[in-house]
Amino acid sequence: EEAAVVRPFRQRLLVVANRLPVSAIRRGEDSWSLEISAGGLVSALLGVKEFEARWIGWAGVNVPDEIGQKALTKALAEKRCIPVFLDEEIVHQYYNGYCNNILWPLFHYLGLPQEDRLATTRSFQTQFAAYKKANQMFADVVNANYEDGDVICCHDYHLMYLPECLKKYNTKMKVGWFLHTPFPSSEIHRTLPSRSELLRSVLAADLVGFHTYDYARHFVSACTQILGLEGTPEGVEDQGRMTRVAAFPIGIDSDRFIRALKLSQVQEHIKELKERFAGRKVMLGVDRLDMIKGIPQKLLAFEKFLEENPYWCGKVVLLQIAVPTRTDVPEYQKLTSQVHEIVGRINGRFGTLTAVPIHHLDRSLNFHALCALYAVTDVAIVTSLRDGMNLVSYEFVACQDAKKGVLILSEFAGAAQSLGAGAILVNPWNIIEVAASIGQALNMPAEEREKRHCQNFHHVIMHTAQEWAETFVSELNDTVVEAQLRSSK
Ligand code: ADQ
Repeated sequence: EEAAVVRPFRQRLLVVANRLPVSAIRRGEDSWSLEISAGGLVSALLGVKEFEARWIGWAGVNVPDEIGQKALTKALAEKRCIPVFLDEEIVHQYYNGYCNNILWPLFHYLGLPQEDRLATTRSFQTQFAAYKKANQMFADVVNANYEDGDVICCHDYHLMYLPECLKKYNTKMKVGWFLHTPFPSSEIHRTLPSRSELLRSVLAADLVGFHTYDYARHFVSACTQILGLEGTPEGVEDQGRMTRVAAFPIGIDSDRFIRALKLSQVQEHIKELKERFAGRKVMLGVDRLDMIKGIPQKLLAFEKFLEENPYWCGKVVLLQIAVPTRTDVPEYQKLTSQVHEIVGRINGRFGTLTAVPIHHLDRSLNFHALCALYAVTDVAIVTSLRDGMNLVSYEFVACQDAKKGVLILSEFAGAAQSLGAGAILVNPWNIIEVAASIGQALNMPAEEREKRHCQNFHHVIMHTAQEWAETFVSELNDTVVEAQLRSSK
């Protein structure tokens, strides 16, 4: 007799982020082709086996017509993605404006843009209004797709207004919010004209997560100092309602990197790179081209190192891979030319007719090429001025089990809290210190390299993205259950 097929019930997880993990390209009036982007967040959430994940977000394209919207919605449904349609004006004011021009620099301690220092300027008000409107549009889509028992996980500074919008729809929704950037000192957050509204909205969530304990502490003190609420070791209390605030450090899918290194095409690539740079030590920087990554500071430190250590000229090469982002923002264009100018100067000063000390690439690399580069690197250098976590440092460590290279890591990256034991920690603003750390890394005895690498490798393989997602989601699930129990007593 055939046993009835019993499908195990899986709770649904709604992952809400500004961008969906797919890129959509329009092929015709009602046809789209989709490409899944294999980011860390995607593989992290695929690893959460007890939940069935659905994604809600913007597809990154403007689709003004109904036919196109319907067709895209249908195509995305097959990938378990649900689109939020944002028009060009909203994207300009909400995404380029409030998110990338105000919150991003502020949360990385770069302050507010000068013209917006006055809370009354029109552009600030317009951008904040667009931010709220966009968040409300996300909330509408979440609400339309919500089923009882779903767990909702909101991501990042783009969606700080979302928890409140969701709870207005339905107080029973289980809402978590996770910030991928630093949360700055409350003294920095205080300068934001919409400081209180954003804090209050985030507090509407049941669980609020950050990469490090420090960011969580900054958030709690912003709530106590700006809103006058009570901070407890568990979180923030407001009129008897508790919002749990905690640190959930993200990781990477380390197996994916370790497996890739075994592929013959990657091994082939590694061989080519080794031949190409034979006789020279390889230093590597991989960053999005963003002011928070401290790329000019890194280049200046490398210049200082070459200046003071002529022995190393011709014996070390720095490969700096900087993928351009937000190219329509003037500050980012300025940064690109500044980086090009410094690279040109250093190569002019220390290069020969046959070799230059810096190879700078302005583009993204595919996954296998990136793994090969990580594997042949002797010294990886991360000089972020501030960075929520910095996954590049994790990826480098995952690919170094054969070579046991050295990681130079900014103390202002969240990763300094987890990889600090094995890395050489530096203050990226101190060019002399960073230059000295390059010498220390290049000259480090094999025994010390091995010891430091093993500490970090152990951490990277034990604290993966999957584990991060599982912990956050299950804690969110439990937190709300407790809160409901308490209120029903
Ligand atoms: P990012 O600022 O993007 O992320 P990071 O954590 O280093 O910074 O992740 C970058 C990712 O992009 C890595 O997976 C890296 O491999 C990839 N990448 C970067 N440059 C590339 C290139 N040229 N070619 C190919 N791939 C490239 C934000 C926060 C971080 C936080 C993460 C996750 O700013 O602090 O760690 O989210 O929460």
